[in-house]
Amino acid sequence: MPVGRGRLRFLPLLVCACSLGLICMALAFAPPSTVTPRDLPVTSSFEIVAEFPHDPDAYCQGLVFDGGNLFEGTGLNGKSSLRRVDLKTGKVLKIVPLEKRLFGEGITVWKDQIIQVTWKTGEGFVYDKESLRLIKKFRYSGQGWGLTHDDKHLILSDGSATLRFLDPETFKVVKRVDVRCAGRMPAAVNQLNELEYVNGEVLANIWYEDVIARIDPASGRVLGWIDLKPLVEASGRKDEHCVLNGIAWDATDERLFVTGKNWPRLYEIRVKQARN
Ligand SMILES: [Ca+2]
Repeated sequence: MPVGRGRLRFLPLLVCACSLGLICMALAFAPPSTVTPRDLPVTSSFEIVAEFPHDPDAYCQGLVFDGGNLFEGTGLNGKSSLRRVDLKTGKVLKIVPLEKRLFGEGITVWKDQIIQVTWKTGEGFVYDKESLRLIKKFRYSGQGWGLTHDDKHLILSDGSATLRFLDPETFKVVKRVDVRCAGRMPAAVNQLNELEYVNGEVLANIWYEDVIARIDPASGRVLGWIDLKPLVEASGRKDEHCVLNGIAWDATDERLFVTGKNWPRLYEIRVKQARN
């Protein structure tokens, strides 16, 4: 082996080491990332447009409005179900109970099907949207909390700050998005619960919070908060454990519905102009 070549074979490693050192130094002395006012979430208030009865025995974990029908997924072992509900009267038109060992969670309408997930059992169900007949079961990893979809994927929350995007045919995870709120200390937004995809944004309940987060599904950035504290206070809920949960969007008439776990009422609300 020629002498020169023996020395030169370490040159690429030396260059890499020097480059890495320079990058580390640059990072160490770089100014902290700045957050522009545009990045900061805005806060919106709301007004009540209409008020409807809601079954106070329904521990709402999933809410969807589709084709003039309100669908609700309820939780708790022994009380979990999928329901079709008459919006105006709150009357349960059809109910499919889950086995007692299952704790029902989010639901979403995908084409002519309704998909429902469960909390810790990793079992999901696909129903026919019209008859609520069970078509098939599927499995997924981790917990299931809220469920919605964009035009390509199911979007699943699990109580963490991460939204998982699932292939609606195979239920495999195709991507993950971490939800963060910009500010002086950008923070992960944990406890993401019931979801609803509305005009390119994911609206999310946050467990034990009286706000709905407006999330950019591409970046995970919280665009804003909808402050529903006055609604929570006026809801007639039994206690503080009956948290705000349940968001449904009527895409035809552009109506937004919200309710809570065991709330006696369900509301159509209009979100007002956001403010900083
Ligand atoms: Ca929903």
